[in-house]
Amino acid sequence: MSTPFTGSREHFPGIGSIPYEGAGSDNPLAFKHYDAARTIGTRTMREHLRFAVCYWHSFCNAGHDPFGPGTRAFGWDRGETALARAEAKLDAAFEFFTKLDVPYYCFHDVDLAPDADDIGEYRDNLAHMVAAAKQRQQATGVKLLWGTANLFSHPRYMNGAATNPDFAVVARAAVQVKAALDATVELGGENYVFWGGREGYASLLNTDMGRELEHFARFLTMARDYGRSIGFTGNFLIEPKPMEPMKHQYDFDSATVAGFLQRHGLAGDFKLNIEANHATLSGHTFEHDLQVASDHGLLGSIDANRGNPQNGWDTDQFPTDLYDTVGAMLVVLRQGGLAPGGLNFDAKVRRESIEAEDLFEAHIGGMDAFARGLEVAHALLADSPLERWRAERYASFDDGPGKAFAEGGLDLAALAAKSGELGEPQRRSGRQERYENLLNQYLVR
Ligand code: XLS
Ligand code: NI
Ligand code: NI
Repeated sequence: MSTPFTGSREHFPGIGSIPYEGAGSDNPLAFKHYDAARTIGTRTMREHLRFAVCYWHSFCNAGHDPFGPGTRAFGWDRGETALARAEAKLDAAFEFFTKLDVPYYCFHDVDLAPDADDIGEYRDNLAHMVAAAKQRQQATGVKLLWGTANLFSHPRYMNGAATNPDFAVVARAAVQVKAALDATVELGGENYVFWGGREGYASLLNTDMGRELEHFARFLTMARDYGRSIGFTGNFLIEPKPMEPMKHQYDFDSATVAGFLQRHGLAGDFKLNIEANHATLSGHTFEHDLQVASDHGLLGSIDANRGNPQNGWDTDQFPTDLYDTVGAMLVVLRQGGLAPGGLNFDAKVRRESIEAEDLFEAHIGGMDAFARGLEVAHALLADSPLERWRAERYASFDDGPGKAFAEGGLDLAALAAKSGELGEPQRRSGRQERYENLLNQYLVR
């Protein structure tokens, strides 16, 4: 366990490095399942899970909602200037990362540095904070999983950024994406994310959707070309979400984005960053959108959170549901891992959770939920009959005419003729209950 980083003052006094104490521990400030150095299969838990803390929810969001202001007082939000406050926040963040011992973090440009309407001032602020972050990264070994630009908060982006009907806004968005790409490369970021917050519409009556989507593809192509030209070798990631804040967002879900990337020749450089709560907003399960992305060879990274089944919006809660984490880790393990992506906690503590312990415990719970999901998913794949049962369901395609069909060796008339030879098919049970019982058996053992 590394030594916690502290800047000029300790921001989380009384909370030290979080130890692994095992499932028998009742210490709220200890891991019960996440044992970073423990090997599962061929990798350590740390290498499998590649956890990242997100800057915006954990260090920028004081808990405001549409009905009231923030409830949390941030001890680091003091200081004479915006840059001094940003540096104190950076120190608090790195103290938190090292006490939790996560390998990665993620940010938007304006989480890290103060925003400014003046382009020169915006760039100077970001450059200043990137230099400060680089120094903290070097001091601690914590790395940047991904960077991104916030193209949805400033009122200038109310009608969209890259898909705005006004060219001047599209150009202003390029200022931020260029600067955020520069920052990501400077900090050794392994991925770069586009979440199309306001890339969508509120009404089709005033929207030329086809034209906006062409602009979107053009903009992403330019960003890809610029990123590659400055030496960015990681994945560009699109984060699907169907709605909120817009009525309809263009990056609706995995299937929509996969089609868009393939149509515009971007699938070689772009992958998907799948967020649990966005998948459920689009009417899918988390596991479904992960599987669709993975089956297209496009699963790049994960925003690990959860929604609330009783209401429709993006509650961004910390992940605790073990069925979700087992399902997610089955997809990740079957595709051979997530690297260079990782598991970013795009999640916020509840508005009523106002103490430092709450922030630590939220992350501990999320990390434990994914560590347990990893253990169970690995055991299901390595020790249980799961893979054999699934393979047996499809055994009729492994040889003979079934194999010929799958490989394109039959035409429709030949396929129909085979039915004459095979006769009325025997009915076979799907055995869903057997699979569900197997999952529960491994979950509790
Ligand atoms: C919002 C998104 C956002 C992205 C990063 O719903 O999840 O936080 O992950 O811009
Ligand atoms: Ni979200
Ligand atoms: Ni997200």
